[in-house]
Amino acid sequence: MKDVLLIFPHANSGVDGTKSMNTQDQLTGFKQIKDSILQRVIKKAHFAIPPYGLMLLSSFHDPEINFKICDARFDALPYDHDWDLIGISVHTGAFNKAFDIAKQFKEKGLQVVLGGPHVSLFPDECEPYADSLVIGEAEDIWREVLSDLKYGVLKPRYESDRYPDLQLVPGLSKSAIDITNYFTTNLIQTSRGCPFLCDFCNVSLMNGRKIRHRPIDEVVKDVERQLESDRRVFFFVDDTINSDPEYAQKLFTRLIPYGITWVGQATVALGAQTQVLKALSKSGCKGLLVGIEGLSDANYQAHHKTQNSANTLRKHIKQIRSAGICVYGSMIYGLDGDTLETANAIEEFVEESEIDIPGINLLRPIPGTKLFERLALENRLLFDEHNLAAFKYSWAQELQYKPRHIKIHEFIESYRNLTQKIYTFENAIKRAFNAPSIHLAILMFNLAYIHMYGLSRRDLAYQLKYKL
Ligand code: B12
Ligand code: SF4
Repeated sequence: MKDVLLIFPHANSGVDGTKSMNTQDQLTGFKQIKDSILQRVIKKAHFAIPPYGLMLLSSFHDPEINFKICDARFDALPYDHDWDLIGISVHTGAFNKAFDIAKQFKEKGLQVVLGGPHVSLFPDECEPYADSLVIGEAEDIWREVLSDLKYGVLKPRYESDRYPDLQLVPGLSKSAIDITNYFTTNLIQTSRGCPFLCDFCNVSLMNGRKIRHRPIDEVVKDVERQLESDRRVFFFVDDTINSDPEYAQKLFTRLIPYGITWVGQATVALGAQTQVLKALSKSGCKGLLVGIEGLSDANYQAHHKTQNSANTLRKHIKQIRSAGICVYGSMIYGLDGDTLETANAIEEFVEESEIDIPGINLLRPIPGTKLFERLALENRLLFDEHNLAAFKYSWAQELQYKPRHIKIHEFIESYRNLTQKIYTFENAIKRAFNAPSIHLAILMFNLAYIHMYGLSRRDLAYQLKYKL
């Protein structure tokens, strides 16, 4: 029997951290206690879902392999066991943590394999820290890795020359995690690949532009199986659940009899896909994160988000909400077409469209994206482009580039003002009351954001004063 430990490292910042990036050490007394309690509550109630990629790897059943997942957000790293293989998921923005963990296990003489988005995008940077790399999606390769492990001959690199057929995705096993740690463990991905090319995202680079689906029967079986061990809400982790309307309509119509409640992510165009919207709503969809990003077509052109149209945004959001589905509107202030006036336009839009959870993000130049390359060329990055570790996940807590039309200090002040106005107790209560469904969840989310955007304001003020 081989013992394989799969590790999801804990990021210091971003949604895993929900703590100040700069002033944490300076907090004392009541503020320190309050922040640490809220940090714990938010982690559990809000974002704590298990690492789906690692759960999939642990679902490749093999009678000679025993899988354990260590989610470092909750579990201590088990250095005292003699593991046959350590697998670590590496994300850009938190790779230093992953490399540190790899080093410590390698010093004990254990074998380490690295995989995940950062390995797929920057394999050469990861190579020194691992015995083996798995580059790209792993479904084609993982059985080979496990078989090589049994024969004691791991290869330095595993990479498939094509994107895997999603028939290979196994039904999700939950035996390698502690399901009580999480808000829910019901995760499903129905499709991979994105035909769009938004310049701040690297999904089409990692998963290709052609959409690949899991067979509908398999997804339905997966839902049935997951319901046996956990009856909580489902999270469909697809980037865009409506990217293939025909598939979405068929799938969610099949899921109607199961009576599940679910949340996911979609493009705003869903508002115009009447039949798909109906199927989603009837199958139990209660909330969707919708990528609004900017409010003008000029911005959509500048950032290649051409699937959105400023004209129809409000109408489509209204249609989605009328179907009983809450909208988490993910927006970005600081896009290339934005001026200081944009802050007012965003505030007005949030009010008028009645989106249930507004996400007001800073543009994030993730290494590997077209945006990162362009900002580096235009000399607009506020961190060293050759030092990937300087890019950190952040909860809108750090400005990482120079906006095109707005001076940095004016932009930071304007962003801080905007979030101060949008995230108030009064607004939280109003949004929860007006929400088309799941009122309590909407209240909790909005309350959590009061705290989290408060952290953002604190850290941005610190950055402005001491780091710029
Ligand atoms: C759902 C999701 C979330 C959820 C849940 C994450 C979770 N706990 O699973 C939430 C909302 C919490 C979230 C948060 C964030 N996310 Co997110 N998220 C996604 C999304 C849409 C799906 C993730 C997923 O489940 N994919 C499906 C699984 C099967 O893919 P996978 O994890 O990559 O795993 C496969 C391979 O990579 C490989 N693999 C992965 N790990 C390992 C390890 C080993 C040992 C091996 C062999 C193989 C292997 O095998 C798997 C099977 O093929 C992706 C986009 C995407 N299409 O993947 C973004 C994505 C992962 N997120 C991203 C980002 C930036 C974030 C945040 C920083 C956002 C923020 N502002 O804070 C945080 C960071 C949190 C964190 N510490 O990771 C980026 C990461 C970019 C990068 N280069 O690292 C992505 C790729 C989206 C993008 N814009 O490019 N996210
Ligand atoms: S942001 Fe969404 S729609 Fe745009 S490329 Fe990424 S996954 Fe596709």
